[in-house]
Amino acid sequence: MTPIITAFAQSPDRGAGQARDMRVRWALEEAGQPYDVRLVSFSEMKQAAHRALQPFGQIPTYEEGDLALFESAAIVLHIGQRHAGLLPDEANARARAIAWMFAAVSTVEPPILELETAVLLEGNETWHEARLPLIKGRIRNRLGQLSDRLGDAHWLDGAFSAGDLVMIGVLRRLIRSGMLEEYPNLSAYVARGEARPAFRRAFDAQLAVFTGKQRAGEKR
Ligand code: GTB
Repeated sequence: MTPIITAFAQSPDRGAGQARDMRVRWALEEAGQPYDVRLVSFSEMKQAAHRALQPFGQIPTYEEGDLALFESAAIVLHIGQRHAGLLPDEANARARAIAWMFAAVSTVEPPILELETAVLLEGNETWHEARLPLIKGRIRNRLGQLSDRLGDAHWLDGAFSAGDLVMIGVLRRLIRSGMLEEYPNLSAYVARGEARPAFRRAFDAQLAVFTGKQRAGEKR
């Protein structure tokens, strides 16, 4: 059964591939799995039908037969467990790849989200300018640690895995900030992920929504 994911009908990033459906699309492409996309507006996301799938009224969601899932990293994990191409077969290596997925969303992403919130929503607050260096310091702390661990390696733990996919998805949220360039090995790591054919296919598919090649109400 072909899974159906949801994505923004009008992504605020104008097709830059920053919204979290990108991670799910990329995972499905790495696994060689076809998928359909249901585009949802901001108001549809908050309605009961969508909230039955995603309690917080957000994208992405994933429906496959009787299974409905939310949380992008959980969806990527599910795809990795179902299909070859995202998680190592060897049990310990698989456990480490999953640990990197958790590290991406629970250790590296939170300060990056803080920065986005500060820039997008808190610009008029009296404390805004004073807060930015604090948040950027927290991000640099994590980037420095990640950069140390990655070193000269191509991927975080041997071969490319879902751990890299989610981590690169998180790091890409910093593209507009210019902070990634401070860590040449992390910039190169993100570029390596973006050069993967599966990434390109996923990116082009989400960009097609912005350029009007896929419209709301139309499946891919
Ligand atoms: N933890 C959840 C997951 O990983 O699935 C978080 C899901 C989430 O934050 N979804 C966002 C959403 O639906 C879209 S991805 N927001 C609408 C809402 O909450 O009302 C976050 C996002 C949005 C926009 C940009 N952008 O424009 O650059 C980047 C990322």
